[in-house]
Amino acid sequence: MNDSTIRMRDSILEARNIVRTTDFVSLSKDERHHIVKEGQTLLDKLDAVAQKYLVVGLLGGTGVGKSTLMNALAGAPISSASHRRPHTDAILIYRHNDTPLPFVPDSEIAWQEFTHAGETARQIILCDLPDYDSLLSEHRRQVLGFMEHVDILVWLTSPEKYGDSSFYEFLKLVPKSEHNFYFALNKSDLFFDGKSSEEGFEEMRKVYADFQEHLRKVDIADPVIYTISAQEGFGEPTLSSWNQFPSLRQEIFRQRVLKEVKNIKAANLDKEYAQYLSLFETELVHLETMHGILDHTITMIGTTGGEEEGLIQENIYSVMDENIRSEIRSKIDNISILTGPGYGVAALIQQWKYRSKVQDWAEKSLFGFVTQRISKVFQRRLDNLKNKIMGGIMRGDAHRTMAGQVADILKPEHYTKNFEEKLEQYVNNQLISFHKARHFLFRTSQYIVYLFVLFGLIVALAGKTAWQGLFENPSLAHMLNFILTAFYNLFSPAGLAALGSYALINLLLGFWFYRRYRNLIERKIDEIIKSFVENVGELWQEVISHTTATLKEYDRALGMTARALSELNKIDT
Ligand SMILES: Nc1nc2c(ncn2[C@@H]2O[C@H](COP(=O)(O)OP(=O)(O)OP(=O)(O)O)[C@@H](O)[C@H]2O)c(=O)[nH]1
Ligand SMILES: [Mg+2]
Repeated sequence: MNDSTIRMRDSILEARNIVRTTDFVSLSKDERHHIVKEGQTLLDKLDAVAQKYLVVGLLGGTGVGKSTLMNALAGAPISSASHRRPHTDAILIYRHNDTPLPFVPDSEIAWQEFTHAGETARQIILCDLPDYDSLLSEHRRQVLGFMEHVDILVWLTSPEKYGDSSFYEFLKLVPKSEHNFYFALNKSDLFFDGKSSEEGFEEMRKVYADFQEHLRKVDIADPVIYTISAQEGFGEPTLSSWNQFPSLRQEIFRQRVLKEVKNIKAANLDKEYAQYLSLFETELVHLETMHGILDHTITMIGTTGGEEEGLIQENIYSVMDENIRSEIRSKIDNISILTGPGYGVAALIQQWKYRSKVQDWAEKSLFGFVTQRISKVFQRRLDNLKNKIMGGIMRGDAHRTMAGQVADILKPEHYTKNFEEKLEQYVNNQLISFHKARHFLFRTSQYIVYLFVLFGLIVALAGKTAWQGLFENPSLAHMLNFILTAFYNLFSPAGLAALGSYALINLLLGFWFYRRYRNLIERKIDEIIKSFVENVGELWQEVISHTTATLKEYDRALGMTARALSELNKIDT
């Protein structure tokens, strides 16, 4: 079987394989069944065509090396000297064991066949034609008749015999238009026998030109002549540079391929094959259209995805009103990070606030309500995205089934399944992390300020003399004096006034720290809301990238089928 038959055969097998394993949108089950059956029919026809063989006729005088050339072509000793002709004008036919004789020679012709196992000549039938001396006799008509079965004729001669006039006389008798003629000057090794290679080449050139001239005289204007040594071609592993035996062999095999291509065409198999492949054309068009649409859709998701994310974020911000802030505030309120007067102020204010609102908040969680709302917004944006995708696909004229497949693989509800829980979990984690934080700086700053004020009170109470005494002579006695004086002065009118100022300063500081605490809480609320929005944004991004990846994967699968189908089309018979 030649290359194009093999390729056509493989392609049909591949086509059947694709049909069996792929879901085609444009082909019904029956149609697919039909394709498989058609494929088989085509394969059978192809097999029938592939049974055709090239018939090579060898013509030449006695002893020019016909048998040796046949052995060299077959790569095996298929013809031996023991193959004596029953009659000098009989035709010897050499065929492979598995190759049936594709023709029946005329009954008037004397012929004998020999089978062989030479693999290289499996599809080449070699016919050793009688010496033309005998052909010029009464059997000429029969032999010329036999030549109808012959595809190519190899005219073989040798340096000793190329000048024989009978060779050219017979050549004149054979109708040239019907055959491919090849001429071979065998035993060319004799040119180099006992001579230098220059002399050999010179001799060869001369004989070649002379042979050409002879051929021209019998109207073979442009003869193809091979200078060969069949003996070398059969026995030697490497050939001399001048030995054109490989070219001759290659040409014969090329002719066999051409003949098969011709057969395929003659049997109209090329057209049938093209028609067979056209069954996939519609599918291919659908696949290509869908590929274009998906490409476009994926780009669209890139831009729309960003816009939608913006919309979602705007929506969340609008939902996060003062009520939500209050709820977050109530959840992260932790006045234990305040100390002293600050804590007192905070406790009092809260006592007063809680009395009016605490019941409301205990009953329902506004935040749960918000996550529900946001989940709905998210779902709406998802639906919107899916609608845009599906809209684009429908407008792009995708096949119904393919559009359905895309709708199936895009399941937005997958993403919103645990969406609310995820959001609540996220917020709770944020709240817990605030509670866990130690707020070390804030706490320390309060202690320092309050201690400083207390220190100021004690110094004021002790008076200038006591603290100067302690400063100049820091002894235990002066220390005691300093403390006792302060204590003593506490109950004097000046001391009470100092105490009053101290209380007032502490109260003011308490308010001041309380305000700082409130600011801290508000900043935290902002932070929680912002990270919440970002978290929703990330979830959205996940949806976008997952959707894109899903579509790309689908596109890739379609692309593979499309490629496999267009590969089938590439075979050229
Ligand atoms: N030097 C040389 N001798 C060759 C070559 N090819 C064949 N011979 C020899 O030529 C002789 C005849 O070769 P065959 O192949 O039997 O020739 P043939 O044309 O089949 O002869 P018949 O069947 O008797 O007509 C043998 O002794 C071969 O060894 C070659 O390329 N070079
Ligand atoms: Mg022979």
